[in-house]
Amino acid sequence: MTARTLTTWDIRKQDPLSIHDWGPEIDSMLEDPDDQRVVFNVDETDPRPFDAIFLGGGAAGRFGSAYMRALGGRQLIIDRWPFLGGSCPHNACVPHHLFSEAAAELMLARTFSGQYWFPDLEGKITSIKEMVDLFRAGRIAPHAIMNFQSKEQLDLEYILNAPGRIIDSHTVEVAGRVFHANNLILATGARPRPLDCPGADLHGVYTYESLVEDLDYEPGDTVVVIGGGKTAVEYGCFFQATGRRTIFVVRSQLLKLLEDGETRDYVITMMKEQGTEIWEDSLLTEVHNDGSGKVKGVTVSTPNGTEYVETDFVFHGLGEIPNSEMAADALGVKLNDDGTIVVNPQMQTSVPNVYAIGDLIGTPMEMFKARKSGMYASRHIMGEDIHYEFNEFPDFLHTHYEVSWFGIGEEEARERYGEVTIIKMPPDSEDGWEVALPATDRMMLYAFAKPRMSGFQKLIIASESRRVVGAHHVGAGARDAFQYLFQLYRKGLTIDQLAEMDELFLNPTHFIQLSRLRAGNQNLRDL
Ligand code: FAD
Ligand code: KPC
Repeated sequence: MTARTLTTWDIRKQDPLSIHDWGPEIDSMLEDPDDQRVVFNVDETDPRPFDAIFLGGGAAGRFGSAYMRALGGRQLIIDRWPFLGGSCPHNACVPHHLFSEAAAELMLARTFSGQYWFPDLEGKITSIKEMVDLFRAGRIAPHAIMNFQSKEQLDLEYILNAPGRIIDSHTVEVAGRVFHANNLILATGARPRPLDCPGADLHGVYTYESLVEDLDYEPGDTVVVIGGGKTAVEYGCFFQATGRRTIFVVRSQLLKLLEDGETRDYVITMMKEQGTEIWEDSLLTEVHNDGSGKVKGVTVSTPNGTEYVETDFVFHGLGEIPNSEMAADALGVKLNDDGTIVVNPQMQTSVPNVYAIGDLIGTPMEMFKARKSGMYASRHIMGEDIHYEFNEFPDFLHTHYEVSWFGIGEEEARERYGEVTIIKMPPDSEDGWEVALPATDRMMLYAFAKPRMSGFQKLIIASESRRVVGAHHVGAGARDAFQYLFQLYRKGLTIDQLAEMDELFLNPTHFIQLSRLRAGNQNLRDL
């Protein structure tokens, strides 16, 4: 292996780069192995010490940095990638949303294939690789915005395209230079958990990370997806929507994280009605080699015996493991059993002056927690008395639909509160799901032509206090409402307050108008 020849690209010694200037530079540093520039954006005329070095400039490190800077502090981000923003725009959330949008569009197109203005998709498989290539070609745009915004608008200092090495709790080495700070904030994120079975390294076995980096062929007509959580389901539904036979192999149950039984039932039934095969209590035992290093099939152990599936494309989403090894080795920070770093509600690790934020500190591995934990670490360093715990939060995932929820499911609500009131669409009736409500944008064609596919929603109210204790939605467009509604729920949102709100009819969640139909009752009744 040839040694890496690093050159420093001091971007403070030239005119500011526009967003459009950044694009080709980032592209070159990412794609051209000979482009070994280290992006250097440090104000060497500033005599102040750094209040913190952020090791990692993903969502956690970037938001922590922005907050520290806004509070008057001085920060330095060090990131091994040539852009800020981390895995979300590079290989995680952003491709997931592109693929999930494709899944929703394809479900619509296939449902109405040959009708109205829809082309005939009968028997047609659409390209997976085209969508992956579309993402790869476009992902530079958000990267460029992040680098521009961070320097020109947020006044952040950063060094990019070189890994940092922790020397001690105040010191990091990067590209041959050593930087000191009063505090060190670890923000190195997480990586996909590897698949542990023979053949796991064959060409044709992908994670969310390797899919967007390495896919170099069009997968055949059968896909095997390993895992039953968000990533597996989100990518698997996209693969299925392209028209391929898609088999989920799940060690226990699919989507256990959906706690409301009826919501989960709707979600999984709709996945199955799209043609998805779900093999639960099953284990992938081997990925087979076609003799040239490529996948030709898999063996799966199921409750009904061993099955062989011919396929050239295996995707696994088995969760993530934290990038905590360097911090553990160099600093001895205390780890949880799963390798995540132990922090207190101030984001402090077991080592003085060392903080940890983002995916590195464990679940929920979501953007809100990454960004907020960064913000809270900075506020603490800057002298504020803060406390951040993330026990309860709104959540979402994609199947072919968007699924949003917060609070508890009906089963737990009945256990906890005894009397609960359920407000839902479609209503309980002998027609089951075969009714044209809920209906709203993106669901109108289903509502009129395939009512059972128009979604499902449920509001759970503790009858005595009249407070909302859970909300669940399957459809499209409700996620945004859920992130705000959750704040009201935390403050004790009641059915009466919902009845007072102003709906923008036809609205994705029908909760306001449905609540108004019942709020006049002293003794609440289901709807
Ligand atoms: P990262 O963004 O991973 O940042 C870590 C940074 O550390 C990287 O930039 C890396 O280059 C850098 N680094 C690591 N080691 C070093 C080193 N030694 N030196 C220098 N730099 C280093 N969340 C949502 O809220 N919504 C979604 O829709 C969503 N979709 C997702 C889809 C998928 C497939 C996955 C896997 C995750 C998704 N997430 C989503 C979760 C979200 O992506 C993460 O929670 C978030 O990106 C974590 O941010 P972070 O800053 O902790 O880590
Ligand atoms: C699409 C987009 O906003 C880029 S991904 C966000 C990265 S960061 O702002 O650092 O959380």
